[in-house]
Amino acid sequence: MKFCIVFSVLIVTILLFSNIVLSADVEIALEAELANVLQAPMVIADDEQASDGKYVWVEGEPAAHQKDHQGWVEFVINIPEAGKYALWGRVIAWDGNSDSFWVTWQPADPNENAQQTQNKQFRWSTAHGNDWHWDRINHWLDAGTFDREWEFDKPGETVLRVGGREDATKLDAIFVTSNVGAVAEGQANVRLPTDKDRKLQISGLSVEAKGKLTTAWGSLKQTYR
Ligand SMILES: [Ca+2]
Ligand SMILES: [Ca+2]
Repeated sequence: MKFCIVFSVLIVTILLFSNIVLSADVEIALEAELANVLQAPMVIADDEQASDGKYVWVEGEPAAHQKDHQGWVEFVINIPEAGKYALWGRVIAWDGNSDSFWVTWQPADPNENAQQTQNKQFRWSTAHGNDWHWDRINHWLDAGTFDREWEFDKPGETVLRVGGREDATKLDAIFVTSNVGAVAEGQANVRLPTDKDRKLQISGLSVEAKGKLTTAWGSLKQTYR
């Protein structure tokens, strides 16, 4: 009898634990300035208020519009499991003239240069603010602005491109999450990259999901170094 109780408790514990692990959200924190590709006139700049003291932008004064639709950062992101994902960006957007990027995430999105096609599906209208703040990446359509989500049918390498749309819009960090239902940053568990995240991003070798799930990945393609 005693054995039965101990055994049952053990089984329940194992089931609970596996449920917690299986239901954990995938969360990946990235520094914008550690992007795999930095295309001019997007440049890295210093700001002690930014995560790790750096961010990326197409340099300019608000409302200057001299270098719109140019430059990008590209991230090779190894996602550990198929499914839906949302993105959050930590930004500064001074005003309505410096508050947007172009965003494509392949292979969920097509291999399309949104800066050339001006396809509104890929237009991200960032929340305004002179201090660093998180904003869920949306698409700004004629009908309004809607949170985006991306669906991948298998795990592995994906390529996220954030391209300049209006110069002077600043990007500090990106947060990837499988929690597509969260509309507030607290709900989504959004966080800045840690030293460990930065090491993972630089090595490109592994992705750690919440709940102690660790998966090793193949090395990045040399073309992205
Ligand atoms: Ca604007
Ligand atoms: Ca940063």
